[in-house]
Amino acid sequence: ANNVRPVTPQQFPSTFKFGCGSSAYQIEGAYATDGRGQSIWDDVTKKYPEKVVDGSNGNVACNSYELYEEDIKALVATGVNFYRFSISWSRVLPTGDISSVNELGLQYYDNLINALIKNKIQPMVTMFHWDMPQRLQELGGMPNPIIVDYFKQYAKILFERYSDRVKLWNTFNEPVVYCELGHSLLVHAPLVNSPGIGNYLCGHHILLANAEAYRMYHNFYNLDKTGKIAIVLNSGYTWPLDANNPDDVEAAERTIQFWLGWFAHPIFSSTGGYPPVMTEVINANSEMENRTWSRLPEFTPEEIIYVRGTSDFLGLNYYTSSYATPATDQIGWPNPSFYRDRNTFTSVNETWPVAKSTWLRSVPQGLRDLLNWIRKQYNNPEVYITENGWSDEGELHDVGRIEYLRGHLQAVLDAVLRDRCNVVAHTTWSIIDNFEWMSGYTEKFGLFHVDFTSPNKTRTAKDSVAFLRSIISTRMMPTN
Ligand code: GBH
Repeated sequence: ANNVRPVTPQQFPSTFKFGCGSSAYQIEGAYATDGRGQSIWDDVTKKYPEKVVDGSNGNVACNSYELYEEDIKALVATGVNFYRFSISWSRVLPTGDISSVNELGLQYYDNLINALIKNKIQPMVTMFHWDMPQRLQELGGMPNPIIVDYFKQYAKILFERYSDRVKLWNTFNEPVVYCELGHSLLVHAPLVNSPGIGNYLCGHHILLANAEAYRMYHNFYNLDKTGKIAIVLNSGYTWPLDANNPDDVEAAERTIQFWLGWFAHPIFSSTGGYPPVMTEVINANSEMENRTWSRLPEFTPEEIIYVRGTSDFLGLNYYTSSYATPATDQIGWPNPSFYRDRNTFTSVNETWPVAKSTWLRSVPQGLRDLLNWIRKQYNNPEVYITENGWSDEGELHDVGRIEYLRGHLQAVLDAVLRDRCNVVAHTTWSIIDNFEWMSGYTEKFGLFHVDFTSPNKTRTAKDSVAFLRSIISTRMMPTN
């Protein structure tokens, strides 16, 4: 009976919130304006333009630094309840350190926040969306434990300045992507070549820094208890390639534990610490490599307790899903590495619709299954879907995006109403076309088209805006 679709249309609860997202480096531009300092993305796109498919960068991007009011018009036209954007660390602290507070940078976010509130759009602020200040990278960046203290200093500045108006905070965006793609795979900035080692150090310090920021916020800044602060994790769901093969079942579970569990288990599980399967595998592999310590850093018993519970909700970025089976060879992976440790092959169903981004296929059922996995694994925590979206060529008649959103919003509705998953918000990525990291400007995720050739980067609504707007205002899925 659980799978029979009811005849009456079903509504999102009146408390359910809808938003759109963006991130600083992807939209702001103004890379050297008003004292902004350089970040690792300025550095990498400048030194290694060949890493970006069209050789582009975020120097100008959508120029949201000057045109943020145009972004707000787009948000108003979409009818969203909140806007998830990120603060550029090096815009407010050009060297990353408090010795260099940039008042003009702080004012920019004041203006943005105030204008949002004036338009009845709640600000949701991401403190770190991958743009590490270059000067802190030169100190070693995230793999250096001192970063925990630097992040805490930065967090304090943000809380002091904005916590009277900002009641929704995200500490880190997608730490697995930042640590793995940036410290192992040489895909993303900072292009640190330390597979199987630097990636885990990076993750360890993010977990500690998140805990510090969480506890500081609740001890000193959230005095009226109306605010929430959370980490944002991305994951797909992974099914066993052959559901009748116990090895595949185990491989699927291991794949999720290594990706989502790496950061979710220490924070959301009842026991804390890394997922047991990660600790066992990486400790055993480290021993086989004749190391006297594990490549996966160890939490002290005090740290396990200190880190556990340090997220008021789970921010979930969901894009796509896959199948898993145990790896049959490890030839393609550096030794050591995250992928050798995880030891699974993932694949997709070729019939799933594919976006302009080749990694992105539309699999709504994966979102529903993942939400249920989270419900069971972590005792039904509150979940905000902090990103979910589709890329194409940037066409205004964006039927692919509409179909993607239709399927995924229905999956959320089913998870909420039928499965009793505690999902309270959905965020479409992204409000406007923007700099899509190593894909440059070749893959467009926006609800609004941006004319990157025009001096005022004109924003134009795509068809998906009316579609989303109607869902938000009626709280109902369209029946046609
Ligand atoms: C999110 O990452 C980001 O938070 C956001 O900034 C971004 O714009 C959005 O997704 C859309 O990509 O080219 O095969 O190496 C989602 C996770 C990680 C998915 C990097 C794409 C590159 C795959 N992303 N990955 S590949």
